[in-house]
Amino acid sequence: MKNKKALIFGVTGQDGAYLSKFLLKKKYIVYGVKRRSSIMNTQRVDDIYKDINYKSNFVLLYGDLTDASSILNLIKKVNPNEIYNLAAQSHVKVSFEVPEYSADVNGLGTLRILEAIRSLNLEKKVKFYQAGTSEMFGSTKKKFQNEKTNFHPVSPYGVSKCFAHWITKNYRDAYGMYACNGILFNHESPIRGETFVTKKIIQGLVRIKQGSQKKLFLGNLYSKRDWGHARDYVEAMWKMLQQKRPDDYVIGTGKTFTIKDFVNRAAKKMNFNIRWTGVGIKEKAVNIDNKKIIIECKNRYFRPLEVDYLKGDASKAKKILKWVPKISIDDLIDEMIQHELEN
Ligand code: NAP
Ligand code: G4F
Repeated sequence: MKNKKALIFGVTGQDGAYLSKFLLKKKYIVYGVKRRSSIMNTQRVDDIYKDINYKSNFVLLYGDLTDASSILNLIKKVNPNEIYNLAAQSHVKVSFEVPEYSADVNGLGTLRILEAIRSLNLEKKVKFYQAGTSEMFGSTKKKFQNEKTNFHPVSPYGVSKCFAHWITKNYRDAYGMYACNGILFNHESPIRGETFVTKKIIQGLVRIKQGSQKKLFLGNLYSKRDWGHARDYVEAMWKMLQQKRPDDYVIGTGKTFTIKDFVNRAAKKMNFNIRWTGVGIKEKAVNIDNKKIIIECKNRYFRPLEVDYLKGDASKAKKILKWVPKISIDDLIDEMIQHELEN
């Protein structure tokens, strides 16, 4: 049987790297789309090239979601069985600073891929995965969020992802495309971007422990997130594209923690003895052993609007995809600390 071909937009990101390895193990030929940058942006997938089992089945091509012709040419050239759209301006806080760009890449970028599939008459041949997000639930008051929960996005990022979600559903319904929306809750890993809060916390605490950083500056300590591991979540993406019918699925762990909980768990694992004092922007953590302040809050890390509470109900994925998260928050933190110490 011929190897299946997957085209991944956003291959150089956290999920792109995990998904590439997952698909290569399943004997896919993986075509990854990277965008031009002035310094190398392929660090997360460089090890694939070095692995002799994978390198001949892993191809990197230039493209950009803001450039419709590049998308069309890539799809025409590769003629993939599956397309995964993981590319995005994925930082919520940054989306308030570059709203138009975020909308262009995340919203219109998705439409450009769908339109390219349609113009090439591949709508009955190619399967499409769209990387949706729990950020679309925004200010929801529901205790658990699932596929039936209404979207109330509260950031340009969340709004742009709602457009991508609905346009994907629209192309599925209007043109009979096999197109799925994954609605994924936060998922992390050792290769998470350094400005996302879990990576920032682990990296900061390890550096403080080693003496190369004095303090860690954070924003809102009281928002709650449902954190899983990227390795588990890319499997769910693939499973969505292996079903008889295309559909939308929530992927999460069903557990939620505050940012402060995450800090406390990580600090304990690193043998920090900390005490919190103060309230609001004045809240800080003191290292009891040497009386030094190691964590403070800064206004610049707060958002104009916040998603206060996220907790995913993935029972549909459990039932239909037979997907369950395997990696706990404690194992995730352990792996992130270990990676930080080794690097
Ligand atoms: P990430 O690490 O920020 O990766 C984003 C990828 O998109 C990178 O490869 C980036 O390229 C690429 N990209 C950005 N702008 C592009 C453009 N104009 N054209 C082509 N590629 C572009 O994000 P992630 O955490 O892997 O997340 C993957 C996807 O899932 C994203 O769409 C994100 O919004 C969504 N999502 C993530 C989570 C999560 O918790 N991680 C949860 C729900 C949904 P560079 O490497 O060059 O920057
Ligand atoms: O780690 P974060 O930046 O992730 P956020 O905003 O939840 O978005 C991530 O998850 C989404 C899924 O729901 C994805 F769609 C999205 O692409 C991205 O991967 O922030 C988590 C929480 C927020 O409430 C934020 O206000 O942590 C709070 N926080 C507190 N201090 C901080 C900081 N966030 C960041 N990035 N940096 C801080 O210093």
